[in-house]
Amino acid sequence: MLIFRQLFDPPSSTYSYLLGDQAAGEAILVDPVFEQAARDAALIKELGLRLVTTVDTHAHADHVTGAWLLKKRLGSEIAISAASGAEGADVRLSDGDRVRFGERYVTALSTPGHTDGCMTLVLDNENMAFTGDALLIRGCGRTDFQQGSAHRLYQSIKTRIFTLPDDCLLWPGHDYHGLTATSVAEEKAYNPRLGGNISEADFAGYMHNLGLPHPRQIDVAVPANMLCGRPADERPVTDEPEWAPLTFTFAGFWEIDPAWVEEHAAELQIVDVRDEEEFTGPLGHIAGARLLPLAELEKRAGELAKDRPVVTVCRAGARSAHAATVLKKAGFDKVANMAGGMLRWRAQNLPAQGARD
Ligand SMILES: N[C@@H](CCC(=O)N[C@@H](CS)C(=O)NCC(=O)O)C(=O)O
Ligand SMILES: [Fe+2]
Repeated sequence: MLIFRQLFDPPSSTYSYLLGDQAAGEAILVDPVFEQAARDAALIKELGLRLVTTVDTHAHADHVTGAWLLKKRLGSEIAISAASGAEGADVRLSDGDRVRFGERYVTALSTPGHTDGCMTLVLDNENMAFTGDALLIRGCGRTDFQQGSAHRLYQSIKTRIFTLPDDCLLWPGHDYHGLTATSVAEEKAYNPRLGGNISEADFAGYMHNLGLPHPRQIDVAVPANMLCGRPADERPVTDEPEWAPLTFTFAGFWEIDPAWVEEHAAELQIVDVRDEEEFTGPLGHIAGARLLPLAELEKRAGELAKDRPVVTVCRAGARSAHAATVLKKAGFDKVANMAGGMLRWRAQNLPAQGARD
């Protein structure tokens, strides 16, 4: 079975796409975003997949690719077109090359025009294609910087994308209005820039008069993407907390194992967010835990020290996950949820005060 997820980066309106072969447990990620690497890695792990390759459809001008960071974290190979000129890729794609995951693959088609190195990735059965910034939903990539050419883009879309099956779903590199997907038939009929009978000259006239401001990130993004997302100064990437072996969840918070909490209890502020009857109830509580029920947490957060790590605890790990988010918002940097709560703590036979079986 194919696993498929569309992921979004709000600041740059970029879509990334996860494609996985469930039986083989292998996946590729199309157009990852640097700042979303922890989220993407969490999803890949939660779905039980191994990331074999990241594929960038082109050298982006508006965000930094997550390719290098994901390679560092997960060991994935970096793929991008040879024509992009980017350095540091493991796989330099040419027209017609396949990128495999398990028994499945995407074929890379050269679709230059937005940049010289743009590629559209077509799934093996041709029912999905990832168009990058060549074709957007009822739009297309701009052609006014980075080797852009309206004439080349027109030819790419007409001869390489509009020749795919009519019902092939198209998944773009961006959407600025919240639209998610389209199809070859729809864009052939309704794309206002080059659908229907619009000629190459009409299209060029449209594209030469778009008058868009340059992307905000262009001066940072282009040099970084020419190195596949490796920071030029090799500065350490510090978004991974170092105070404990934490796991990031796709739900958006950090988790820690009960056994680690038990071993390091003396260094931690353990905050139990259950109600008092539960704290003193049969499941018991962790020695030294401070009772701060979830309903009171926001107004009593000042009772906790900001410079010492906080671990939140509840019965099963749900309320404490919310508590971790509340504390993060209140300005606590070192916060983690204890995965599985007191139920897992007890299941692992860790000592609980006041526990009654
Ligand atoms: N406001 C956005 C602009 C992004 C932008 O220019 N996007 C490019 C793709 S890298 C594009 O082709 N946009 C087409 C359009 O807006 O119609 C930003 O600053 O990042
Ligand atoms: Fe782009």
